[in-house]
Amino acid sequence: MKKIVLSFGSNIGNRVRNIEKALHLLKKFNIYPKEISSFYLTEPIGFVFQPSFINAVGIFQTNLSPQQVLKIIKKIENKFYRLRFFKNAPRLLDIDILFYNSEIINEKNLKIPHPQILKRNFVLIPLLEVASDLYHPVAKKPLKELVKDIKKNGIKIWKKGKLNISQ
Ligand code: PH2
Ligand code: MG
Ligand code: MG
Repeated sequence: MKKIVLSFGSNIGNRVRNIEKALHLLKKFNIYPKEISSFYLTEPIGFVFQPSFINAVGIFQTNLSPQQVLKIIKKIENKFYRLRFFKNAPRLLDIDILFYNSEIINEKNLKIPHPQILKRNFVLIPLLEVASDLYHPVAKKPLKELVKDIKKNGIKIWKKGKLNISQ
């Protein structure tokens, strides 16, 4: 089994429920949740005139390849009728692949580790909850070291609690 890290964001509808539904669907497609961070309420970054997000990060296990994982994520996002009128537009559900083991993948449609991780505190803060010992294979540094001075503005816990999922 490979260890993968996924991030979740939703800012329309029942945002917590959207993410919980996605976790359930991932499991059905053989991407098994192991540990899920607290859910955070975060101010929108980029296009700011849109509702606040709920963001979370989870650790999963799977035997699927990175491209297979991507395909399933797209399928799940489409189930939520993700409407992309423009870049960073509001969405029912956004799932990003942050890490796939410690592999570096540089394909046209898929970059792993996700290139924006270190710029986004709405990803880093939940990530630290579930993967504090993670080593970043591109930056070649432990995550903890990379995020020492991370700013916590615009982020607060919405639903506290790291969720441990045992089979
Ligand atoms: N996702 C974006 C753009 N801006 N802002 C927050 N707070 N959370 C997100 O998940 C997010 C965002 C594009 O994927
Ligand atoms: Mg995405
Ligand atoms: Mg995203």
